[in-house]
Amino acid sequence: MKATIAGQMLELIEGNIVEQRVDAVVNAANSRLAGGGGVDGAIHRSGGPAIMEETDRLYPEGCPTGSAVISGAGRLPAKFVIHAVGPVWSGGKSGEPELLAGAHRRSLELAVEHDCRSVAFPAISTGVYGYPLDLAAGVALSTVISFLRESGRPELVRFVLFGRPVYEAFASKLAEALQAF
Ligand code: AR6
Repeated sequence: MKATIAGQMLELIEGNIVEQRVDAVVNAANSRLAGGGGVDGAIHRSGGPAIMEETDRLYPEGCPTGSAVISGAGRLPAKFVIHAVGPVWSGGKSGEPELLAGAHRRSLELAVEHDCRSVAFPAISTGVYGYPLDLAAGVALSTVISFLRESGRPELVRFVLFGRPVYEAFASKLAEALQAF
């Protein structure tokens, strides 16, 4: 599914983030930048040890929840990995939507600061961190749409969704968001 937002492309695909030929791929990291399973495991396995060597050196304190930091992409086809830290879901009253929005917004700011024309996001927080899929899709898409409208960059934001149910949740939220505008 594709949509044009303020002249830029917003795309949803079902697929694997490590295969994306984009300027930056976003990782669903933890605040210690310690690696783990899911997207994080896949990115470090495919990209090789250079990525963690760099994050250990540049960000020894890690990254706060709701924000993001950037590194090179090792052997991945991308130029950069943006390590975004989404919140752990704990019922929705602990600032989860603001933190999830912040992780997306900071990722996009870093992409633009590094002249990235294309960025691929996974469904941050919807795996191990347990954020309900429909709610996370709504926050992720509305944050990206607002950013594209405000800054007119990057040229392409692609959500790479792992499995049909995740894709369907994002597709129905995007259809709703487009109707609302
Ligand atoms: N490409 C795209 N999406 C994927 C891939 C992949 N290769 N693999 C999994 N997903 P998760 P979180 C989907 O758990 O919830 C890690 O241990 C997955 O199906 O990767 O933010 C970190 O170190 C789900 O829809 O991230 C943190 O400790 C989505 O990506 C913690 O997990 C996010 O699932 C972060 O948890």
